[in-house]
Amino acid sequence: MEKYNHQTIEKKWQKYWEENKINFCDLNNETKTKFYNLVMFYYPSGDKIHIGHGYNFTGSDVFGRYKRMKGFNVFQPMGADAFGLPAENYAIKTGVHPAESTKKNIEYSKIQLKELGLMYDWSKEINTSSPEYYKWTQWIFSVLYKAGLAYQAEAPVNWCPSCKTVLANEQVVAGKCERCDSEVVQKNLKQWFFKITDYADRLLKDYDKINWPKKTILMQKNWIGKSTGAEVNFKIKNSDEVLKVFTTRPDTLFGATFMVVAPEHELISNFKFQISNFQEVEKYIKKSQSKSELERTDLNKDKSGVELKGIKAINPVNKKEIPIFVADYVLMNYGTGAIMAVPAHDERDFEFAKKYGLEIKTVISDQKSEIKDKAFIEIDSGEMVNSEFLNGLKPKDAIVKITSWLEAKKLGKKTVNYKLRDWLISRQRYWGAPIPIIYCEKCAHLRQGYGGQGEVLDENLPVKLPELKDFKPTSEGESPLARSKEFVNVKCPKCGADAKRSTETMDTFVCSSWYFLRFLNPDLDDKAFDKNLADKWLPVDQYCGGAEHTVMHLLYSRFITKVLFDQKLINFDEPFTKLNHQGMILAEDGSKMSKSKGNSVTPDNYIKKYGADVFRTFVLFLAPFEDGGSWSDKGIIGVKRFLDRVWKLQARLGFKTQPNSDKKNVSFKTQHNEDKNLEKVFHQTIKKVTEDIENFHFNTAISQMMILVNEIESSFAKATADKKQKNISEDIYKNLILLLSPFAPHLTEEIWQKLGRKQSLIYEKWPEFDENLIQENEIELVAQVNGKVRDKIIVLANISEDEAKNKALDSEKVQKWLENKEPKKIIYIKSKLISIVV
Ligand code: ANZ
Ligand code: ZN
Repeated sequence: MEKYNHQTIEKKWQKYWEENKINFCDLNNETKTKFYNLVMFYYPSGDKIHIGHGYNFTGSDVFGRYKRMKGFNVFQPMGADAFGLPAENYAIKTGVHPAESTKKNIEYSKIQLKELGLMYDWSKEINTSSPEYYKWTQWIFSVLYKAGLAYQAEAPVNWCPSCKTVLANEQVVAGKCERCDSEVVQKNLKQWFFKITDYADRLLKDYDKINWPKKTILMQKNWIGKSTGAEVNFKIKNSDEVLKVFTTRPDTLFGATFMVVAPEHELISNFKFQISNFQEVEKYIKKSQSKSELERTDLNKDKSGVELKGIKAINPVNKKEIPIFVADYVLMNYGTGAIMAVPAHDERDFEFAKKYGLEIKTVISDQKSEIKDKAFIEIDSGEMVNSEFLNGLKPKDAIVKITSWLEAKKLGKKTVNYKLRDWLISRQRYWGAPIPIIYCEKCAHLRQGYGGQGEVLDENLPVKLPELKDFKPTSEGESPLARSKEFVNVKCPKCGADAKRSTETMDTFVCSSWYFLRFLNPDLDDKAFDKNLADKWLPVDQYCGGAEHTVMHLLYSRFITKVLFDQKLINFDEPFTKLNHQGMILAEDGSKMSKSKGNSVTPDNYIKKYGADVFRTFVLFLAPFEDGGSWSDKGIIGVKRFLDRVWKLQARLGFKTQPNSDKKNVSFKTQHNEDKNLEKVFHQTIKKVTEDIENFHFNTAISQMMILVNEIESSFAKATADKKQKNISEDIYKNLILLLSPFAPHLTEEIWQKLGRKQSLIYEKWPEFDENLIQENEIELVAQVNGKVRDKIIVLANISEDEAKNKALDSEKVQKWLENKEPKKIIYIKSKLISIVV
């Protein structure tokens, strides 16, 4: 028996696939249905292709290979998300220029990806840091700019003192920089934003067009954070000014006993001379500037504030004069930056009122308790009290009534607010696509209202990133690009005057927000993409990648797609029709893999030792794909044994090479003299593997194939012992090879060739099963609880007694009648009944 040599055999097939352009996708093919199978591309950092990539990419690849055998024209591209902090930080650490290190990392990563047996069409490769690509990222900027969706504004922004750059809200995790874990501080800087907030409603509405995990959609929805309420105007006593507040609870208006404005609120400077304790107020404002948003809004942190003495607000419903405070638990960038405080019914206001001895007025009562030590925040119970014309109403009805009352009196209106902020896209860092804007003083008056800086779009794209030797960020927050005078100083393309370039680069998430379009034609140099190809190939049919991208990449791509749709540049408005996430592979002890802990698993070592097929099959076998699980050195040996058995079966069963078998298609019909049990398992296996791959349940697909291999072996052993003729048809074995091929493409190609096939197995049709042969083997069991029929369950005819009992206990209908009690007795009558006594 010839031993399987994975090293030579895997090399052989990788070479064969490459030479025969097996993975090339003809995008203009008209005979097959297109299938765009995309996996989130990788960023080339020093870590090379790590286990997370190996996992994600393999799952997606198995799916793509399967779809191909199902007859689709599958497009599966790969490229590098090469701009951005990981590459830049790696470059700073190693002292090698990012352009150089990125190039090296990409070259090495590509070798790794090929060694994993992934079927990427490398003729469509992209690299977001190449001028051929970022030229079009800059063009995307210009599309937004011309549509009025890119603007500059001075804003308090998240600043990471260690990365020395601004961060998008999405990149701040629990008050810390997502990249380096440093505490993020607030800084006022002029920045570029994309107006994603204009699209908030459509981003919320269009979830019915896409098939995404429920949890992901929910997370995005919460991130967009739509809340409906009212804007209410409070007059400032002895002035014409009004203080506008946003509230989701206008029903509680009679209970508003004071007001709070954010430290950044303009009311404070507008009333500078009326506020008698202005110095104290200023001191407080200074102190709050160093706090992060998280610190300010943390419910558990002590609330602080200072009264604006000398001014009062007037509650519009009862004309009562109430004090105004400045407090940093109110944020400037939400609602109006000011609130009406209702301490009886809002926890933060309650805490604040207790601390400063302010009036607490109950306006909703549940009749049971007076408010003493806790705010009553419910909206679905209780009724209005102390609220004149609202008394007796349920809070929800009171909201409707007070809102129309406010609208009639022009004292307020119904409003909607979103948590979503505009996307901050400028970065004071080197390794990114330069923002194609030129500042011209002379043109300034032409663009009033646009920051008055006279920015002009540079249509001479790409605006090339200058080659800097020193590309380190500065501590003042000035971009390193400012160091290149040649880059900065230009003539204004509109008026010819001396002008200056923007020195900022774009957030890398801009690069990745449209990359799925570029894959179709990476070499096109007069357009970002070919409209006909885009119309034909998009949206992406299947997208696969980490759930950590939910509120960044996935949200941004949806937004950019909608903008391009509105500009009539594309004919679809959602980029990813179906989405799947992969879980995380943990170290053997269940902890997170990390370089510093030295518990990382490098795919390369295992590929060398066991081969890519074993690695691929094992990572998908070790746990449900979307959950992830722990690595196991023992487990991978188990999978190796399994694939070895499949290899050996070919010789054991004595199938001979059939020189001309290319003409004959493998049939799914089994022969008459077949072992009945084997036949049944065979059809069950085709069914299960097919359905499991469709649902990304790779682990159970693999275990089902293991069951089939066991069955083949025992059936063969039995026949040998009975001195019967070999009763296993070649078809069963061949179909097993086809089912296994997406997981172990090299091994199966080799076997396929040994069986006499001349063409790659990728051209074979996916096996089909016979529903009748499966259904015959299923029976209905009656499940009783205390003598009453509570459920009927379909099970396999050969189910064991234990399995049958467990199935019955698992049934929801049965559980309802068990009422969490331990069963006293369970009686099983084979093929008929399970009777539970409690
Ligand atoms: C009065 C009130 C009474 C409120 C009550 C709540 C309960 P969501 O659901 O998150 O939209 N708020 C408004 N703007 C704010 C800001 N800039 N910073 C901090 N808090 C702000 O929350 C809306 C509620 O959060 C608003 O409704 C307001 O407090 C507060 F019994 O107004 B409410
Ligand atoms: Zn100009």
